[in-house]
Amino acid sequence: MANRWKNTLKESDATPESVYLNRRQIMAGLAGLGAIGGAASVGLMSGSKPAVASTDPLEPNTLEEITSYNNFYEFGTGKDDPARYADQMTTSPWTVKVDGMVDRPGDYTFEDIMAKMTIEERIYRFRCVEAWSMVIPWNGFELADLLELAGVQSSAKYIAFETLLRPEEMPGVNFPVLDWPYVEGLRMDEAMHPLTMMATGIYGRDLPNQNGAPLRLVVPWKYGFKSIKSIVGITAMDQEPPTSWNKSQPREYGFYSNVNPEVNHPRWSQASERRIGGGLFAKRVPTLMFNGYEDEVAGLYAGMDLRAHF
Ligand SMILES: Nc1nc2c(c(=O)[nH]1)N[C@H]1C(S)=C(S)[C@@H](COP(=O)(O)O)O[C@H]1N2
Ligand SMILES: [Mo]
Repeated sequence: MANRWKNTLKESDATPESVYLNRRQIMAGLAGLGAIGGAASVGLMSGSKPAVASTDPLEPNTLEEITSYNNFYEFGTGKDDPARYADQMTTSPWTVKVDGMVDRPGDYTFEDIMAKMTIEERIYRFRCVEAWSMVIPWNGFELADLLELAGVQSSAKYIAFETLLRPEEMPGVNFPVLDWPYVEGLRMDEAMHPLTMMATGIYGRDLPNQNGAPLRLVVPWKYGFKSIKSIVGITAMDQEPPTSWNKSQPREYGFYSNVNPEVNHPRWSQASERRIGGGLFAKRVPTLMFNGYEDEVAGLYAGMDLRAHF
């Protein structure tokens, strides 16, 4: 099922940032702008509309920006804490415990997973609930492929995720900012959606620790906190799993957390966002419904009141 949506574009091992950007510029120049940049890089199905509007050429942020301005509260709440402290996290060996409503539960090593998955390159918008954003060139695979590998059962309705909790390597978890470990969840149709990926790299390099090494979720139409980092547990279940920010502030953070410029956070507007980068020239841009992926995902929420299910 997931195979129908497979991207044709593949990234070989390591692509230096400059080469990568040049190639994108060449592609855009040859083929006439955003449409092709979008079709090739966002990697959506042929025959469907690219996810990128031509007014938004999705110029990726630099590796420096993506790896120096982070949220990873296990290492502290400052934006530069993850870059400073996440190197303390041991990411090898790494196993992901897959359990619950699956035919093949078990401890999957990172190497097992990588050997079975097809790594693709996807350039996605990334929108934090705090109203900043970036554009990130991820490498990774579709979550649906991993769930199929584990034999997810048709009666399962949700997927729960859990981050590593290792206090001796994570200075931030000594503070009760959240109820550790960090946990997140998706409804099954969200988890199986072809845009939903497990990222294992950025710019063709291994995922940096501060971005959630060795593998993290990326759900581009939802606020960034749904994209849980450094995953060690995946559970298929028939009930909606608890999620960290919802447990902490239920009035402010719902289970769905779809990017929606019309539903404000109780303490700030979600109508626009500050695009990180450009220093003094950092710009404020309008926030797009479902973060610009409305054509692909709005159908998942047909008939749902998005204010009630925020
Ligand atoms: N385990 C864990 N995952 C997490 C977070 C966190 O604090 N801990 N922060 C979330 C938030 S709020 C955002 S915006 C993104 C940030 O991802 P980035 O640093 O790769 O941009 O990670 C999300 N995943
Ligand atoms: Mo965030």
